[in-house]
Amino acid sequence: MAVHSIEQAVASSSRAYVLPPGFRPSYGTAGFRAVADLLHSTMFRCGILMAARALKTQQVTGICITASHNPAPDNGVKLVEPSGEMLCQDWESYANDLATAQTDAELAKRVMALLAAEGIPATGPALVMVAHDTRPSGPELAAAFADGVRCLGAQVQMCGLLTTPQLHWMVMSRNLGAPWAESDYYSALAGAYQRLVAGTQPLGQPLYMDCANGVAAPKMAALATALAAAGAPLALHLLNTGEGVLNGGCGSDFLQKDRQLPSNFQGVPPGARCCAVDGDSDRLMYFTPLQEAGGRALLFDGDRIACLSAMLLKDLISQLPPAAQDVSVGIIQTAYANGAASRYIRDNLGCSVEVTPTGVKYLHEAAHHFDVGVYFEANGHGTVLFSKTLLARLEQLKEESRAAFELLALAVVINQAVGDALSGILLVEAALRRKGWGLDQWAALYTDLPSRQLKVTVADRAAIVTTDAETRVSQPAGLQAAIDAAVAAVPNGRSFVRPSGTEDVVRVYAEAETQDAADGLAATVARLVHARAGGVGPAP
Ligand code: NG1
Ligand code: ZN
Repeated sequence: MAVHSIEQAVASSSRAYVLPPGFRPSYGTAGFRAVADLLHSTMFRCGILMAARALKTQQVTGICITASHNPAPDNGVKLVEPSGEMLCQDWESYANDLATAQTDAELAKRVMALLAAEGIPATGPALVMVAHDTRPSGPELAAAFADGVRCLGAQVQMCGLLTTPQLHWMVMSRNLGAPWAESDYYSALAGAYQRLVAGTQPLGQPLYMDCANGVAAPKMAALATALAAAGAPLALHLLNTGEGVLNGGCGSDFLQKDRQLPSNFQGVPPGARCCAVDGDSDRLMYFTPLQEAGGRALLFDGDRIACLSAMLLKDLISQLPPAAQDVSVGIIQTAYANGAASRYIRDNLGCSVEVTPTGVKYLHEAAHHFDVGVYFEANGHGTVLFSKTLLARLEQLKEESRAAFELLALAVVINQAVGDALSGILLVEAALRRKGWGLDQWAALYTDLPSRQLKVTVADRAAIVTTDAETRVSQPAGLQAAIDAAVAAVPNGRSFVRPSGTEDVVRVYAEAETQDAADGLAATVARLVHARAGGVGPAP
């Protein structure tokens, strides 16, 4: 397409997608998120952006339209690089530039500036894949996105309903020249799981899965069919499959924040193996109903999944031929990792630990520092990344070494593009089966320190600036000293605050020896934030 016709196409198509007055989208922890009604212009503009990214890289890019664990009326974007990872951070500023242009003409100018700055040819084949979660606003927003893609003369493939990690996997596989259809995803995962559990005993009890009333329900059912066909059936009870509200009283986020059993789990027997995912199925928590009254759950969060994964990896690596055992395994966490988990990893697993700011884009990047990088946020968002060099070494060893063959299977079971709850379930199930472990043994690795998370609403959350992987506040002045004093008054206390990248709030985290002390410390710190960082409404 000629340069002037692109400018015209953008300016004229943009008239149908007006930026709502006063709406100032900002690319956050995982992309743009807001109430769905506000997002049509953002979607259209992201379509232009991802078409430009496809033209620049000469590869397929993608978008998943989802607001993940947020409430059903929200929506958002997760933008997919050709590698299957999240949009490269260098391009986030372009995303903000386009999303915030105030007029059609300004948008067209900013698009032309992007194309010029990146040396992107005005014509060329380019393809963008689009998927959405079960939110009712998904198809309409996907159409707005597609209009943006077409402005640059690129093609759109509408993939309909998919989990976020499925779309990432499909983009990655397609660019690698590998089978990439949704059905290939199921058969790849199922076949690799079968290789990993061959010769081990099934766990004996079914897995009860909370699908958060979202996309995981039909997709897990399809995966279960593929597992049965591969000769490694998984006994499953799917609950919250769409009859209720998306993420409403259920799902991994509800479980993590409230530690209460999700809706419809009241009849599940105490001790049963249960798991929960979020609205777009990229977070995973295991849990079990506790015996005591009150419907409480014992959680097996992302930290504990990371420990189990690292144990499985270490076991397999120790079975490689001695000359091949020099494999670096790193665990990447954020400040939200429970202190007991970090101590367990340091003292018992002998893995390196790196701490990054919140957001899987940071963890994912750090995971590349190792032959195998295990990263999970405490909320269950994460995966295990294998370096290309290690995969090549394992390929050469797989005929002579069963462990190499199984490590390769593990690298297929675990989504190499992004954190994936469905593939995470297969990882956990395989690890437990191979150890012959029930939840009791997994729980016995360590005992979580009691913790509490709170949210504080402030006039401008950007007023809080953090350093040291978000563990300390540099602005407003004096807030960190006040937090330090509050922490010092609590035995084994730890607390930090940071502005959320997905909600208009400041998050407060506190940890201590007892639940009362953690609750008290979180409340004190929340009051400090409210008082010193422009709290809105009554003090917490
Ligand atoms: P924010 O809202 O920036 O805290 C939340 C999660 C992140 C990540 C993103 C994306 C916590 C404390 N924060 O980010 O870990 O998962 O959502 O979904 O869990
Ligand atoms: Zn999610």
